[in-house]
Amino acid sequence: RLLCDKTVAYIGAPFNDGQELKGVDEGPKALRDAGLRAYTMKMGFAFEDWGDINPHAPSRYTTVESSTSLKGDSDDSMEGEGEGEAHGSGESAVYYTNVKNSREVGRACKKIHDATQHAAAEKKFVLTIGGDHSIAAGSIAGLLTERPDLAIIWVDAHGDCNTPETTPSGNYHGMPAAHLLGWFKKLVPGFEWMQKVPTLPENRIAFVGLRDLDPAEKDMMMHSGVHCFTMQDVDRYGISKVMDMALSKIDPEGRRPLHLSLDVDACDPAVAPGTGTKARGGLTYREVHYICEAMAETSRLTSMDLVEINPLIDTPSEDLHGDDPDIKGTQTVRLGVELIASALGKTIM
Ligand code: EXY
Ligand code: MN
Ligand code: MN
Ligand code: MN
Repeated sequence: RLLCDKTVAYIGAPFNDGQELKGVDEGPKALRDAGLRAYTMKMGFAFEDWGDINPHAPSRYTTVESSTSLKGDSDDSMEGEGEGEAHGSGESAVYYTNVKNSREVGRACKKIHDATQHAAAEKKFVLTIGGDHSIAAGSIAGLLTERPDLAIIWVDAHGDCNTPETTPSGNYHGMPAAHLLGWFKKLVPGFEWMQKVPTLPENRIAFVGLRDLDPAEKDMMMHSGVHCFTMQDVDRYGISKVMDMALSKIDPEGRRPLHLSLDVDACDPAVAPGTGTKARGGLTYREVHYICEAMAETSRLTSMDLVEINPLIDTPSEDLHGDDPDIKGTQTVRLGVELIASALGKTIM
């Protein structure tokens, strides 16, 4: 029994407000231009382009939840209203105020949430393309609403588990996992809608590829129920054993729908140079492909985020024998298309 249809719903999330560098918002367009549609269709999938989420335009996805949302929610009807006032005078007591661009990021994530929820309700394979990793707060929230038993493999050099109390940067892309896990003690302006989203249980997420954690973040992760597989684990056990262990932790009975949240900075910078927060000692070309192939082999992968591809700082792709001529684009963009293909079931033989 397949958990989703062979139809890809492509949701572009062109945001860069969760971090400091321009260019990551060009990811969705770059992947389209690289030939993703033709490539996935060649693999036997139907491809529906749901367009890009525009954080500044009214949502196309009007949902019951958004019409019944709490006062102060970042609904479209709220846009343009005096920020801060809607929440009354006690805002500072219940709100964090140090998340950069939180209203923009939160509002955008709500729209992504609505789109992924809608696509999941239609049984699509939900493919959300960033944008920085902030978008995962929206995509996973929407997916969890529709697929409550979802389990997640989060592939990243970073934990993305800071809270506004521990963040060294104020950048939301270092926090979305903590937010989904319910680790924030206060509200974040723009993210009020998150109160209505099911919290992700800690034992339902496994991180793979970790190597750049902040001290307090590391502490929280170690003392929580999340599952962590560092680059040292990849060295020690090999990627195949790591994937077996990670999947059996988050989905012991092998029955849950699975989500892959893939941050390209998990890859070694030599493999994926076009990304904003590079960390040495990352996944090889084959290791990151193996992750996607192993997810596809479960037959339960029903959604994926691909984030942090920054075409503006990418390097040209070298032409190698055996490359598929249908994929165009710079090195990291090209890698992105190849990884999506692997996650959809492309194999070497
Ligand atoms: N841990 C650092 C912070 O919170 O600012 C860096 C986070 C980078 C997050 C990238 C997207 O994975
Ligand atoms: Mn919704
Ligand atoms: Mn990340
Ligand atoms: Mn990262």
